[in-house]
Amino acid sequence: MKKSGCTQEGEKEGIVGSILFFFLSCFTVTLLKGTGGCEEHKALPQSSAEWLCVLGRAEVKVWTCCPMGWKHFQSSCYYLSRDIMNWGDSETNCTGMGSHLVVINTGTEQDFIFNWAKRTFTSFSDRSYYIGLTDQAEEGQWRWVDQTPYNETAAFWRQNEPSNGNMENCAVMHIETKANRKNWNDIPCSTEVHRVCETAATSF
Ligand SMILES: [Ca+2]
Ligand SMILES: [Ca+2]
Repeated sequence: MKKSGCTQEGEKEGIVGSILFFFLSCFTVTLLKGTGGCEEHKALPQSSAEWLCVLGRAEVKVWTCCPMGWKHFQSSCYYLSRDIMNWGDSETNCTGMGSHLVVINTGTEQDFIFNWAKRTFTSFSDRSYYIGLTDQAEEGQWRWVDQTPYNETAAFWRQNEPSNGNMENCAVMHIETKANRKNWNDIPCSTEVHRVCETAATSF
């Protein structure tokens, strides 16, 4: 049986509440929303056995769910890998979990991922994470994996990046001690680095 953790978002930050079995979560959802709510779990990454659901403010009564181990921010769930792969395998790995390499739409999202990655692996001073941005199809034409139009004003390249032509076609977020929010670099797509996956949070 699958399990689901359900918490209520209130005055206190962080996780409160208790772990409930999946059927109890479904029962709660059914009470809130009528029938069919649990079907929406199918939209979440299939490899996860557990979900973390947060109940919005009392007047809203909306549950927002991410797979356990993923991080919820705004309307998305994010996964930071510990292992490394080339860009193509990284994207395949994300899609295999019902997600895609992260598409950074705003400065707020950029700052969230950067600060989270920096906090998460403090023992490593230097890490790169693939994001869902590549110009493999046409040099200099940067494209997001979900077809979001590339917007220069919401791009966070390091100084003097993107640096190279045909040899460096895949973008990473580079996390190191002195990094700031402008931390993207283009590197050869065959290089094996970490990755950030993103999927839509499920609300019901
Ligand atoms: Ca995004
Ligand atoms: Ca570069």
